[in-house]
Amino acid sequence: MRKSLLLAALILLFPTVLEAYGGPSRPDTLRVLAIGNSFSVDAVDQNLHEIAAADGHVLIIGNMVIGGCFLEKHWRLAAGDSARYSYHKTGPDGVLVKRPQTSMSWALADEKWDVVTFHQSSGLSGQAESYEPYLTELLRYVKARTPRRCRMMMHQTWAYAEGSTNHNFPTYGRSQEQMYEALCQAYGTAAKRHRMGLIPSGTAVQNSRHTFNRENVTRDGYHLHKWFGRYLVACTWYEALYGTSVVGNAYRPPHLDGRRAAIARQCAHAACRHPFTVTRVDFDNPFDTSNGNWKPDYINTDPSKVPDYTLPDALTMQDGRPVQTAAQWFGQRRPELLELFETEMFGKAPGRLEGTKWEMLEEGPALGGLARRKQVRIIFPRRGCYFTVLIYLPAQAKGPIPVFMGLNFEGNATVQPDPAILYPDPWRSDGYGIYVEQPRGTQSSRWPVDEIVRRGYGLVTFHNAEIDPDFDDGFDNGVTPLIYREGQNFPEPDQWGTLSAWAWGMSRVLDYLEEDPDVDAARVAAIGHSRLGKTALLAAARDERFAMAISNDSGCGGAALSRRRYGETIRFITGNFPHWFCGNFFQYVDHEDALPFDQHEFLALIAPRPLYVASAEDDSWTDPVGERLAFQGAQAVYDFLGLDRSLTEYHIREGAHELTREDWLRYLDFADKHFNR
Ligand code: GTR
Repeated sequence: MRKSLLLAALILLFPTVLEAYGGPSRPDTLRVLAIGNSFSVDAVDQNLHEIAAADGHVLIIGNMVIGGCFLEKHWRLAAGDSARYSYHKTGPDGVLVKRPQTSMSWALADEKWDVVTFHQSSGLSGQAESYEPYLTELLRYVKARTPRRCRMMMHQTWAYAEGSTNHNFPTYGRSQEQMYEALCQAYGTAAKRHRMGLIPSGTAVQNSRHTFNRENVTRDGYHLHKWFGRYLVACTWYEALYGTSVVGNAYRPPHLDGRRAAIARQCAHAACRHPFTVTRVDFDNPFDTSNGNWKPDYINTDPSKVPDYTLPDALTMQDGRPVQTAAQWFGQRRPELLELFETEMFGKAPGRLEGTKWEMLEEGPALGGLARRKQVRIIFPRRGCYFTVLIYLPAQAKGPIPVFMGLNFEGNATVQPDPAILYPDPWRSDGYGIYVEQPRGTQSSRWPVDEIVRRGYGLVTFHNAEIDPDFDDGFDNGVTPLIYREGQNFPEPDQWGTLSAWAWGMSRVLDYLEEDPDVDAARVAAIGHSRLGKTALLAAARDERFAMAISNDSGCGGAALSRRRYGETIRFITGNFPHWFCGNFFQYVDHEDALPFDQHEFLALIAPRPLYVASAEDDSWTDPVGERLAFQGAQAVYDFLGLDRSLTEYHIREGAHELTREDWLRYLDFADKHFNR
């Protein structure tokens, strides 16, 4: 009794006595120490404190970090008392402070930890034999330095993305499923053997891969996406630590839309309930993961169910004034519309970056003497960013040649079975992280180079993913960060998304073509299929140096009207490809009528230049009727401007969503007409 009175008096007089033990704290304060590496940085350095706080908990988080550190090394460092860790500590106020050169013994003494967690480095995570005897030794070491009530937990790391360039992936046959299964085995065995709790992050990540979000959970194929992936795993930690469902928790990180945040919480919750098996969290998921199709009840493909809508009038200014002259169209209305498409849909791109260079990598004869091939590298002044352009020109032609410029989906080497086409360095610049070296020529049916050169044209192509990878990496990779100002780590709501970045890449290639004497830069047609058709339209809308635009099955966000809500809608396109558009576009999900424009006005931005729009009969996802209607709406602007009808052309062919030789033959005829061949 007297002793405790004395202690109480001491505490009152000397609050620092308490501070030495981590400061005065609320009774429900939980103290968690992670022993990890960059994967624990992804897991606990952000969001976790906030999620706990949203439910009224105070959480103190320690994180012992050495890049790539594995259990054996942790044990060696602990045994040798080496002060080699960076000790990250999130205090009760949520502020993270880093203390360099910290030893395990120091960190263990820093707080009266309630929980200590361990994980194996991701490369070894699926190899149970690599855990021991180090885990046993580490546990002994940690238990000797923590309160008896302290819980020990295993933190289950996650499998790599399909196509990940991580050098450990071959250990698992480059198979995500194999890696996931192996790590489930190994963590399960370890947790059982030592009677430890488990934080099933790996399963939460795997669950999320079976939702519409698919592979958009890592940012480089193994580290977590900065918003979605990290939040998902923090949710998993929260539920595993507190035993309370994270579903319904009110915290959501900036830049993460509500739908994705909800999916993350569902996936985390399901993982905590079933830590070693994938649960299909079919929450508002338009994608049927069992057969890879879109669920028919989620998309409207019934023409009778197209809602009533009113298209904005292309020839009325936003303030209601009618456009009366061509000069007013070009001087006022067109700039106004372009600005709206840039700020509300695609996001603004910078101009040419000062210091951009190009380098001729290779030149030579191709296609059995029919063509000449050039491969040019475009190098940006920052972040080691570059990409390679593949050019085919007719071998015989004299003088500057008109060309088609279009992005390709799978890499330059897939465009032709030409052994001289260079593969990019895997993965080339700053760890885009997902790369599959596709076999040569697999996309050649989309690129009839023989026909193109025979008709006297050149082809200029490059891989979209070399500009910006085509997955949601949190805008970490590719060119998007090139424009960030100091301290910025995500585009502003009106700054470029990936489609805008790709289109910007097309303009940078045009900069090069202006310097290439073999090419007539005044006769460059922007062409693209599907998402790359949207891109070609945007490139030409924005950059009037493109002399022609050809949209092949570009659909939603391209040539198809948004207000018809037929086939792909804004909800689905932003849900599946959140990286394609700028942040402002998300407000139009389910609010198509609030859009200040529709896609007929997008097509009208091409005027007075030749415009070709093509659809395919079986391609209901892209809404061929919506494409035709938008095309006709654009034609009305061409008419108003007094332009000849021959400048606009539309076709719908039989068959599926594809860019075929048949399509190309029509585009070549169209080019013949307008490029004076
Ligand atoms: C689809 C997407 C379309 C279209 C297409 C493609 O999955 O929903 O908007 O762009 O991909 O690019 O092939």
